Amino acid sequence: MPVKSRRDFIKISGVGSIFFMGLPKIFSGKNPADASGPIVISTWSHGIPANTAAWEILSKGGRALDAVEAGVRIPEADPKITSVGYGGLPDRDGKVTLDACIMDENSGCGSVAFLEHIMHPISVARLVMEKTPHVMIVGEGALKFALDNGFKKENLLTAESEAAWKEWLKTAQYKPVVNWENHDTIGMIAIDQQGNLSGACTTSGMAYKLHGRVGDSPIIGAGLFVDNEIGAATSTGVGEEVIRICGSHLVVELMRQGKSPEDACRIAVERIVKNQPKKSKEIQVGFLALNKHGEFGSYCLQKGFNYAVRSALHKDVLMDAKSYY
Ligand code: SD4
Repeated sequence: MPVKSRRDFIKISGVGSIFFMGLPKIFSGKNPADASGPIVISTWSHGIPANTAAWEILSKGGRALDAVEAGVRIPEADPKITSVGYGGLPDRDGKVTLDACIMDENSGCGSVAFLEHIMHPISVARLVMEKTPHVMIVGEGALKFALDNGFKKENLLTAESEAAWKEWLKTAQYKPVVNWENHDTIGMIAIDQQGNLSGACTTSGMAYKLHGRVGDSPIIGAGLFVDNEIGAATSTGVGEEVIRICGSHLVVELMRQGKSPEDACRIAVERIVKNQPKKSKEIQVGFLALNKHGEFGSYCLQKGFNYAVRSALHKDVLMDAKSYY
């Protein structure tokens, strides 16, 4: 399903959404009150169609784990999305290499990194979680594991992405783009009808990265973390900065200490600023968090990061994250 433009969706900012939606004031707490039912939230506008697929499962009482896997498979298979899966921009050697991880309500987790030729790395990550004693496998080993388990070897480099790479080669300047085409990694976190949390994160990583580079997205605790007692968090943007602060784990631990999802994300972003005052002005990092009560929030470095929400109260809603700068 093609990703629609931002204008095609309802777009609201921050906690003001509760008034926009005309809900009673009783919901005027930290966030819209989704506490009583399932909810799925995910990064960027490509989260809208991804959430729709996840909601199909959640709304029928399905498991959050199944929902997040099904959800992120949508952008993974969409050749028009150049930052995830098929159609992802390649590394500087012209290879599309993918990173993904998944985490369930029992602290089960699985991850693949530096994986080539497989359309759905998230499903390989789930298989690592469910069928092996390991958490993470990478590169050729991950490819062999996928092929041994029935995944198909495919060319993920589209003509468009190859042309963009050839254009880039003319100058070969490496500079991560802030708010790249208004979408980036997809990180998705959800609560199901049973009140259980799960999350998934998948990306083709930074365009024109060094061959072999792995970002935050497949790293449990950096790009994604789920604690079924507390909540879940995921991240997008320059993965190196997220790894340095174990970002998603930090956000969940801050929620454990009583912070709201938005405050927890803000404190994590502030830590990046403190560590890298100059660099933080030039890059994007965004966090997205959901607590056990269904409250959600986000915070990022630069304006422009948005996220998609789907619940009984929120249909195809795209929200702007607050930003440090
Ligand atoms: C990563 N967070 O690999 C991911 C996605 C990305 O610029 O490329 N962001 O760092």
